[in-house]
Amino acid sequence: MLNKVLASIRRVDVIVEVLDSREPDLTRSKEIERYAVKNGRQVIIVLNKIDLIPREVADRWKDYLSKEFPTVYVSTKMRQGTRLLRDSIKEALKGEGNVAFVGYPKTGKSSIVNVLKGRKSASVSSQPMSTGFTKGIQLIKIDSKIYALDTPGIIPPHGNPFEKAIRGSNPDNLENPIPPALIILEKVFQVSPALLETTYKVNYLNGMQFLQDLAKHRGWINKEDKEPDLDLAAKTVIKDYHNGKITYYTLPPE
Ligand SMILES: Nc1nc2c(ncn2[C@@H]2O[C@H](COP(=O)(O)OP(=O)(O)O)[C@@H](O)[C@H]2O)c(=O)[nH]1
Ligand SMILES: [Mg+2]
Repeated sequence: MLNKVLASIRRVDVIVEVLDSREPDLTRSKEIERYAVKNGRQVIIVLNKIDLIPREVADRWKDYLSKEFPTVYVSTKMRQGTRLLRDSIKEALKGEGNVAFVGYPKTGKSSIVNVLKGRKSASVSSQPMSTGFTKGIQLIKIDSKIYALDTPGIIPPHGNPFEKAIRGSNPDNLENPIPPALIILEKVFQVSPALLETTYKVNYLNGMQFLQDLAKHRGWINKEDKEPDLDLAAKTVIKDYHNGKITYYTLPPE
């Protein structure tokens, strides 16, 4: 799967690496960035979902990441920053060319392409390629002379169980969704002590108790042992982190 990402990088002039602004470091792939740079491709970093973090935190991450690559922050949900992103892509491409959106699952690649393409586009396969396209690859028009690859470069999630969960592994494929869910819950609780209760109508004292009570509250009972289905509660927490129902933030290194 990584090979697919590398192939899409070779096909375009500009790479937009989409990060989740809550965990930019964990959703960043230095390997992908190095590959792009080595192959003479420009990289633009996008911090997405900034509606989920304080603005000062977004600014700090932007300053930090800008030391390496041009960085823009956006919220596709709130339609914030997308014009600046379009202008940055245009500038990097000097007005025309192709761009690939890459990133871990769930960072918002599809949402960004959807916002950028607006209403102007049907995808076009007939566009002549400046960079050696094979036939049959679909492009999406996102500006008068700018096209995006229609299949986002999905970086396969790897790392420890928490990193895998944050990097968008399907929770159903995690060996055990409970440990990463517990870390997410604790971070959410530290940043916004009331958020879990208002979101789920369940008290938070500690993570295990919370998963238990969430499962009971929703009537999720494990068929085998008739106990509250903690796995299902944990998967729900991970999914809700990705869809933005619950949130926290991290800070860049000093
Ligand atoms: N709060 C918030 N959620 C977003 C934003 N962009 C995307 N999402 C959510 O993040 C999830 C993954 O988005 P998607 O575009 O499918 O990500 P992809 O897997 O990278 O293509 C979806 O639940 C989106 O609704 C955003 O700017 N703010
Ligand atoms: Mg997608």
